[in-house]
Amino acid sequence: MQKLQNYINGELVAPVGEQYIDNYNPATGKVYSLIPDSDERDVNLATEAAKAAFPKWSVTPKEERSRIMLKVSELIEKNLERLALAESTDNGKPVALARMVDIPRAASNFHFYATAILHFASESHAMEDTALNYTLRSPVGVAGCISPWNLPLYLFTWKIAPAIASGNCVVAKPSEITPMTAYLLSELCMEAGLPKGVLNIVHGYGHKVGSAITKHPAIPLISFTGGTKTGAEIARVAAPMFKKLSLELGGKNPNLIFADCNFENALKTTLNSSFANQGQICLCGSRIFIEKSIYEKFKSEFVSRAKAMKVGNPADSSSKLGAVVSKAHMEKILSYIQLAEEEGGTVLCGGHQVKQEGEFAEGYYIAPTIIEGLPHDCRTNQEEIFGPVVTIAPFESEEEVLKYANSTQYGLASIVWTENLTRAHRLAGLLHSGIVWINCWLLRDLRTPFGGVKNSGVGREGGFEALHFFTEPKNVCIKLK
Ligand code: TXE
Repeated sequence: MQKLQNYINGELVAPVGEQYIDNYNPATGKVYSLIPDSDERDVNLATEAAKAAFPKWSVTPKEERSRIMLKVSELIEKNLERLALAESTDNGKPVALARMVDIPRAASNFHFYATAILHFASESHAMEDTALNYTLRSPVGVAGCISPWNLPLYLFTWKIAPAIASGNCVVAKPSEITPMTAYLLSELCMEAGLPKGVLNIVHGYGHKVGSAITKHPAIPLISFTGGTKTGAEIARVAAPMFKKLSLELGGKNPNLIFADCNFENALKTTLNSSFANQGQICLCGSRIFIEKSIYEKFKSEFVSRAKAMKVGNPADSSSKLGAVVSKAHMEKILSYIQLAEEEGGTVLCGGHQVKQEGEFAEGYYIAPTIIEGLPHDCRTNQEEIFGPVVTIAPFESEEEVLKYANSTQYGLASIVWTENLTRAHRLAGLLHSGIVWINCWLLRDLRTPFGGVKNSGVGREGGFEALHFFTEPKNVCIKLK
């Protein structure tokens, strides 16, 4: 069975403790590879390698850093098919989705920051003829990057690329649930000629590897994407050490669908924003509020199209939904469906596991599930489920739906469907979220600030925001006379 290895100081190495964790294929429920069960000792080695590489990498001309990163991007593109298959096998997502979204986006992340760094300038502030201030922006040193399982290579590279583009060296940890493409990335970085120690990838559990990164005194900056509880734990450890923190956490995103929307576009996109990646995207819209006059029509179309979505083998191009990521996660999602029923909800479609045949019989499949009849403040409508489960509810006024939309502890994204321009802009200002999509979903320009408010996180990724995060500003003031 394939044994993955850590990538430390430019080499693939076994974990110091020589222990491994089973890696499951969610589509079959079978173990198919082994992941290093690394610990503090491996993180220490990785951090030493990153520290040693930093003085040289931080002064390597940005044109050279850019050139190597462009090479990594090209290699990701060249290996698209292999990476897409690996992502699908590791995560359970349809291979078509990995081919269309995850892997091209990982290549774009490297490409985007390889070029962004060439245009990254710092500010100056002239005090007329008295003095001149200018801001130096220097890389911080060793950056800790911790990423989740839902968009494995996509989110892993979204952190690593700006970190190394701006001259930092990195100790990174992918999710132990989906380590494969991070491992393949280490091979591609070697092929691209990334100098040793610039990127180090340590595999293993969050409570061992993630926690060792978070508390390591030589890692002054942590960029994390994952669950809100984990984010709080990281902040608890890192804040008293005064580390720079970027936390991209959970969401419970509302869809506000008004009667004057473009009905077909709203319907089609809402199916996607509900069930893409089996609902395991922090940006998925899981609370769907529909204006009363179109509620019944929307509901019946939405339910009938959701019922028609095929759930099955992720490698089969007709599967719209693959497997959810793990058995534990499947059980968590099913327990939320049970909770919804206990809270008085009616399951309009789905609500159960989907049993497959043959080699897929032990896989983790859940039918797209739509629930109605729940108040906006019940647990089902307040807590992140992170699966193919959405609730629908009618509303009568803009004021009412705004109250529902803003009623959770989360504030990542909101989706508004209306052809009324004034209302769209008004709501965009009033919704408590870091991102508002109007008449679309998941349309992304990598230059825009990305992140959430309230318990959805702290800080922003994307564009120059990330380059600001991964550099430390220093003001220099020169007296002119
Ligand atoms: O995330 P975790 P999990 C949500 C979603 C999901 C829940 C838990 O609701 O059901 O979070 O998922 C590492 N110190 N999201 O358990 O645990 C861990 O190894 C440092 C939302 O997978 O937050 C992994 O690499 N690191 C989400 C990463 O943190 C620790 C995406 C994320 O894992 C750690 C995924 C610790 N103490 C889940 N404990 C989104 N918003 O995109 C764990 N980790």
